Amino acid sequence: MYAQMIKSEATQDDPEKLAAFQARIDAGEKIEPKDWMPEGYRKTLIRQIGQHAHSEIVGQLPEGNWITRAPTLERKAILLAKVQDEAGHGLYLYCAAETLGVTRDELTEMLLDGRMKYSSIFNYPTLNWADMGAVGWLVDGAAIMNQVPLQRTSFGPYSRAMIRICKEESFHQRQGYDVIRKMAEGTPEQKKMAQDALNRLWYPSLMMFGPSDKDSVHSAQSMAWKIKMNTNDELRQKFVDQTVPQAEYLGLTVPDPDLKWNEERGHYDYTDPDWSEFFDVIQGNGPCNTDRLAARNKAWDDGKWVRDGMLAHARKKAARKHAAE
Ligand code: BYC
Repeated sequence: MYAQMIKSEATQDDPEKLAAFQARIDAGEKIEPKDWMPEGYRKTLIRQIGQHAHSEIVGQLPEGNWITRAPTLERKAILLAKVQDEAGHGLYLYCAAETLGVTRDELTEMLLDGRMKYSSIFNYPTLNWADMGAVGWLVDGAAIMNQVPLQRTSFGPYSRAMIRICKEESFHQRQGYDVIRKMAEGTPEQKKMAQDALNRLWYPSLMMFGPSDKDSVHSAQSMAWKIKMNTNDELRQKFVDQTVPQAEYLGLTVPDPDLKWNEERGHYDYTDPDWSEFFDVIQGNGPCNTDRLAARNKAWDDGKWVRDGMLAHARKKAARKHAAE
């Protein structure tokens, strides 16, 4: 429906302007907020950047859950800093989306009433400390794989936000790997916890890259516009190829009996996630969808007095300035 809307709006754009716009993209130029852009380009960016921003904000919940229970003061400080970074990423991304003519409040309202999505991965629970390692290692690892190419995306504000985000994400991935390594090298019980976390989070991490290419509605147009730089399957394969040797180094087993190196392709052959589970999760039926949205709605409602107070203060200041002029 949304894709159809974008298509019909794109066809309404002036063909000459569209051709000139595409030529700029093909030449590797950055598109800036005040430049002419097709309505479909603007809407696709709002959808993708907004969804990405929401993922950063909702993504604080499964990890925030473990801050008070981190095993040492050092781990607590590191996790606190990481979760705080995710809030910052959300803010850079909301700012980038705002340059396209949508407000942060509008985006938030669309998240809260279910009109906008956030990454499927955050609808899975984090059950114990090993999950903090697996989230950093796998989830941030998948996020970087997706986001490094987005540093070259065609929309200037998005591309610049991604450069900063990627620097922090690589620290996040390393801290996760360090947590899981410590668990994998620990007591038999700790190693078992690390394996269990990998077993539960492997397929949800593969799902982060989106549906297989044949089911990806937006990829073709988004790649032509350089809003996306790679297909979902290309990035998923890169992630598998990078992560399997890391699991082997840790002495952990990727929960895929058919996983094997394919000499001819120069890649691992792997089993796809259960796509019916993926579509179920993004339609709101994952294990934690209700809790995540309830937590964000509560935060929004609880923060109303702060927003109202800030707005009243700004209005008063503007009125005083107006009276003095
Ligand atoms: N989850 O046509 P497709 C992070 C939807 S968080 C939910 O391939 P597209 C982090 C898709 O929206 C990582 N929905 O879509 C934070 C579409 O539905 P609609 C977030 C998904 O957009 C805290 C439909 O499926 N990263 O880094 O071309 C702590 C068809 O898909 C998902 C980003 O957002 C999903 N996984 O490609 C730690 C990166 N996948 O909208 C880490 C930027 C697909 O038509 N985003 N859908 O109703 C992208 O690169 C792309 O949007 C995607 C999907 C690759 C995710």
